[in-house]
Amino acid sequence: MKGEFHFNLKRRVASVKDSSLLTKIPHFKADTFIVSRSKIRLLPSLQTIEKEIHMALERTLILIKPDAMQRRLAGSLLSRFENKGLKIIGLKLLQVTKELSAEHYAEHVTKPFYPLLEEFITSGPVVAIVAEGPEAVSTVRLMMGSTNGRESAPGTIRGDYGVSRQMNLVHGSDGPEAAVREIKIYFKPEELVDYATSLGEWVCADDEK
Ligand code: IDP
Ligand code: MG
Repeated sequence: MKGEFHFNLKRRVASVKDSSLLTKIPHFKADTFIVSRSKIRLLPSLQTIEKEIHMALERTLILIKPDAMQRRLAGSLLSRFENKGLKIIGLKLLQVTKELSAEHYAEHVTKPFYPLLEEFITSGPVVAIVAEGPEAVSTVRLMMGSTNGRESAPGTIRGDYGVSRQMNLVHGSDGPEAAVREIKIYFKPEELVDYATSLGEWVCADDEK
């Protein structure tokens, strides 16, 4: 079935090469249509498309850092991500070791501030979260604000809760590739839970998923 359709996952558009195929697809009259996940479910042979679209949703790693844990802000911060409409598919409390810190912050280990960063991130427990949603990586980065809390816009997490460059409450993957790498560091595949939410249909439209 896959070869008979052309997918543009970014635009969530599928076009059918052979228009006679359209008769097999109820509800679709034009030769290009917006893929609706609910309609695709009606047709088992199109479930490959659903899988591809599902995979177009991004996952990102969030850490609630030791300063936020000490300040008992974990619940408030998790609520912000839930309220935004992101789906929590991984969640755990853990203590970051020096080894884990070096693996996570591999790009920073040679920087002058790394010893302080290591001391900070290993100083107490963190909550690790995997959040899923359309463009989840950049969405979370926007919600976090810039690195230094003093320079972060009000309304962002760092802008609302912090005045520090180092103690800036949250980590969020800075790109889709970093997200894949970081999720693997903190979570085994079986620790991520794939589930549907009944309100999912009301969080964003089919052509954004
Ligand atoms: P980001 O968390 O906004 O992506 P990065 O530049 O990747 O910021 O730095 C990773 C973390 O290292 C920061 O979140 C912060 O906790 C810490 N950090 C960054 N720059 C400095 C610094 O100049 N001094 C001390 N700590 C820093
Ligand atoms: Mg970073």
